[in-house]
Amino acid sequence: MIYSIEDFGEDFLWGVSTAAYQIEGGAYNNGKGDSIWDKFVRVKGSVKDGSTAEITCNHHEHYNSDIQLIDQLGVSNYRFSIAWSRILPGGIGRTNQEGIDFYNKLIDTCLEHGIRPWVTLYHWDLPQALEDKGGWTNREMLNWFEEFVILCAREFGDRVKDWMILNEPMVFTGAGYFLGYHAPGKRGLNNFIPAVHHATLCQSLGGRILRGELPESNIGTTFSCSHIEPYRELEDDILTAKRFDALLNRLFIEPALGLGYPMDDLPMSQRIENYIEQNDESNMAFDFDFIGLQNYTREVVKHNWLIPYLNGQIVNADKRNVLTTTMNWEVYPQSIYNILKKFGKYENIKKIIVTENGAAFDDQLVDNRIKDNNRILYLQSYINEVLKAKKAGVKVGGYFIWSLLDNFEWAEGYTQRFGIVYTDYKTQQRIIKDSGHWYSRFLSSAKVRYFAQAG
Ligand code: GCO
Repeated sequence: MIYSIEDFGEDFLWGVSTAAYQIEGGAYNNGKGDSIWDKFVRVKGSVKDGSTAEITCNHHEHYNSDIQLIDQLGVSNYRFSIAWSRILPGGIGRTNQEGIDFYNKLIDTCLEHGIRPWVTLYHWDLPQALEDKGGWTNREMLNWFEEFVILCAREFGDRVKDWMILNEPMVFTGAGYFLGYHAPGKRGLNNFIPAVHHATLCQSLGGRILRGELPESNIGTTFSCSHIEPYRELEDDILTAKRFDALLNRLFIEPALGLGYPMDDLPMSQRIENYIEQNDESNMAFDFDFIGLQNYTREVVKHNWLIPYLNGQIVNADKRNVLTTTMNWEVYPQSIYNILKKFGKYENIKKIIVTENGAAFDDQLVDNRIKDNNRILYLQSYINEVLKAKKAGVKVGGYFIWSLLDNFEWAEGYTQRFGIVYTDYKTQQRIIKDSGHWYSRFLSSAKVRYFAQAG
């Protein structure tokens, strides 16, 4: 099967994504304050290879050539995030002009190259000073977040039109405040539940603030989502799949759409009621201009009554004899189609943009070249599913690859390479992988050959 970029229509947006903490480095430079990730990575055992993101891709210094690289690839949309503690080192109060200047330069450089900047306000790097006061578990977050959003709107809103409020609230609350394997490393329902509610409120609050400050802007927020399937066609597994779907795919989008939390299908979320105050129900909703979906794989789940709250577990891909990436995520292109169809059914979603999709593979640098054919096949097959969803009537308007560069993959450190550009961490050299060349050719409207099976 063959498709070309024209099949997506002229107004379809193509981009690449990154996040501040994963690429910037300069963790202690130019007046930046500590974020929860700066602190978390110093705790022994928290990152697989014992690494930190103190330097990572040193994008903080190389932003200029990195933007040039995006231009060279022919990519016209760039999604990145703002490190809160770079512009407000203590989270609130004193601003750091050097940090603000950095983002001004980054935005200006994008615009000079004709690249549209897409800004994520919060991609997980909460200022540590705020975590010291409870972070997302503290309702004060609403005031802190308001201050941060207003500052971003006023400093950058004259040039940035496209905004995303949060990156994957399910992941930063789940991994950071429930399971503890991401910063700030907190665990348990007593941390998770208030964090969920405050993130939900900040998600819509951020939208309202931007709409007030910048009425012309295009406002979205992003969600991680995976198609979920029962392991066996047994009632217990089917019900487990329903619970996981409510937790992983519905918990944050439904309150934003005015539907409230999916408490019926996710009994553990009923505890949120303890934190709901007057007017919260209506304040959770916001009329977003677009919804950013981030999909990589599907999850297969089975019933397990030993697992607290969820009574179920994910059956890891390596137990299922399927094709995987080095993250041990199944390569399953149809997942993105199913997810787009699923979100496409919500009435109030005006537009969907795939704000992340991509794959980590074991890239080998040989003679200054990375032949990552597996990543090309992965991208081609997922993009084909996006096209199928679009043809089936889903209002999907864009697709961003995760990621521009190999970077610091959170608790996985540098063990995972997601880039379409290779990062040599020793020399900071960037080498465009074959997948980067492929994307570039695709964007320059060459016909691409589609292979049904990635691998
Ligand atoms: C996320 C984040 C990215 C990750 C990417 C690969 O989705 O977790 O947005 O920061 O690096 O998804 O895991």
